[in-house]
Amino acid sequence: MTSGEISKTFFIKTAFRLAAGLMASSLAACTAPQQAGPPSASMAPAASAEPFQRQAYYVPARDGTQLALSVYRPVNAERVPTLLWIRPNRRESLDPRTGEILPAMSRDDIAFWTSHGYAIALAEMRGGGASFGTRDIDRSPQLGRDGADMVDWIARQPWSDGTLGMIGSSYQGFIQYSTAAHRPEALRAIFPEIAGFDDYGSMFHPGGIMNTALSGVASGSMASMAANAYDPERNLLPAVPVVDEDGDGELTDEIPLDMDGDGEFVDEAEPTYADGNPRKDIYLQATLGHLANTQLTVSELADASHRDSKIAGTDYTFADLDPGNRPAALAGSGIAVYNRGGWFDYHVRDSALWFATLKGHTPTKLMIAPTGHGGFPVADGEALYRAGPYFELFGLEDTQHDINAEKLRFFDYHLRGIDNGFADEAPVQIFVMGEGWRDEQEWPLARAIHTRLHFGPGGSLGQEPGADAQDSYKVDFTTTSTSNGASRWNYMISSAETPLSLDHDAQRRLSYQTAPLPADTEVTGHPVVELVLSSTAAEADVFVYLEDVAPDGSSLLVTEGQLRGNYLALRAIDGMMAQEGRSLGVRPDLPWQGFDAADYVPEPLADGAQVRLVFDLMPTSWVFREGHRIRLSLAGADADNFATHPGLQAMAEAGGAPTWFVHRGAAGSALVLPVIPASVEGETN
Ligand SMILES: [Ca+2]
Ligand SMILES: [Ca+2]
Ligand SMILES: [Ca+2]
Repeated sequence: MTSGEISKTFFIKTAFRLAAGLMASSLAACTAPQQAGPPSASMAPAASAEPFQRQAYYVPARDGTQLALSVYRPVNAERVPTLLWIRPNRRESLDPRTGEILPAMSRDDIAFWTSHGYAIALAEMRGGGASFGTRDIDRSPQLGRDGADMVDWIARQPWSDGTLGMIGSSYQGFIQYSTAAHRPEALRAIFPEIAGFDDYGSMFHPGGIMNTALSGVASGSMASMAANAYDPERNLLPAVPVVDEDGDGELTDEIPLDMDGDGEFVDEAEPTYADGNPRKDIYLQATLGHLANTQLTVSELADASHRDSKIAGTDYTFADLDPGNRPAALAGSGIAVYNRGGWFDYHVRDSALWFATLKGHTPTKLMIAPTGHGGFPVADGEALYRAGPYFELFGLEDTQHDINAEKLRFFDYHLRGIDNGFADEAPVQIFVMGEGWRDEQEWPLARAIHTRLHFGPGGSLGQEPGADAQDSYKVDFTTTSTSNGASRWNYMISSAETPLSLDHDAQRRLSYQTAPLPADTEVTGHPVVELVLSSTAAEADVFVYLEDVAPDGSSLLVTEGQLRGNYLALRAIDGMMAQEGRSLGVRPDLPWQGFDAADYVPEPLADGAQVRLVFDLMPTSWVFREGHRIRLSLAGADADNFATHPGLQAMAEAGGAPTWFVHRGAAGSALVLPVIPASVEGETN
């Protein structure tokens, strides 16, 4: 089968799955849903223009905290399954200028789900939106308990058929894993996208190095959202109140006025309302609780540099917050877990870890698409969650509803017991960049041949080790992986116009590249670097980049990895699950350094000491074309995305830089690539 045929097969399959959904979706605008509801549902024509109805609730958590929930369900249907989407903020926004309610899920998508007989429940975590309460820390274990309480409450409602699924990406994916670990009885399936497993290693301190790009953006936006600030200029709107206290059918009047014009009402001495009516200040009281949230700021994260450091003055360590503590609780639950990742997402290794670790313990699936930290293209979704430039590069820009069709089949199977063949399909669906979608039976691929490419003389990279020698390289602290404003680490990849390339500062790196490839070469899996290094300085942070070099010399970034040299000893990856007495193995078995304070070796390169650093790059699936070269570039900094090593800060500020010595030869530095053998003509996977 040629790559074109594989790609076409996927689209035909997907288009077939889609037809019913799209038809229902377009019909829904003018008439009643025509698609099958649950067996008990009455599907009489709807009176309203929209095929769904909305109701807002406060749901009590076990400690009495009231959590905001808005439910959209099909009109005239009786008992339906529910998809719960819990968000850190804003289940819905309110435009105070018009009174319009803007749900976090597009109305097209709500129509899609309700027309297929599902209720959509949009919830706000404690400490956010119109929910009461305070988050004792972001990613608190409390949030999973709240999620389980919401699942239980929804399952008891007269409109619920007693089954639930969960959806959402990133933080909203975290809360799915966290909720599922409590095994609420009604929860049957979750669909977390671009979400974490080892958050210390993927977003806070990847490779043990403080990630400044992500932390800076995330903590600032979380704080302003929590205060329900109102600033239309920045498209910042408050969450929708749950209670219409004066019963006049309007919700805008439940939000206190911002009297001093700074965009916030929480700073006013006394609440003032536009209509002057007396109130119990329910919305204000809920919002005031958020001001005590513990935010993970850059400085607090920098102070908590090890995986077992206490964070932000709390008793929590990163190990407590990591969703990767939950697989043991999820195993055997029977809750189906569909993990969706993106090749250019900082969580892509996490998506792979979730799938491989849960496989064999509970039904699980893995899909990885060429996105950054974002979703598939949608008509009017959140701007931050766009698909990114690789969709266009690989001709995928028109796939906008595929992901809904896939979710529908997944939930139809697991929530409604519809035998749609879902369980017989391959558990892994990856987009092989340069080839197309492909089904696989496992991750990583068992047929991968781990091919060792040795660093050689003259910046070469090849299968034959050369004589023992060393290359010197002067670190440049201005080196950056940000390309046209975007990197894997700063969220901008999702809205970037062009794929990532490091050509702009290639001369500031040390590179090793292969000869032009004699044939197309597919690399699918987790590349590993073994770097044998000494330096004129005692400390080193190492950044490596795998690049595809075209015959004209231009290159694209394929994937990357990084490691702080202080964490040079390898530990068993099972230690990634910090909960004691639970021995469920973490898979795949990748190099892992532990990153606890006890794993940290001060000044490992002092006095010219030679170290061997072994670490994996983010997983990828990429076809290097015949005539292209595979290049590995090294740098000692990623200026726009990672903090400088504290032990090198003074040198960097004085304009100095270490010189590295990269050792090569049979026992020297190498890149190990998972190369996929070319399939025999006519063979399918
Ligand atoms: Ca009102
Ligand atoms: Ca009023
Ligand atoms: Ca104010």
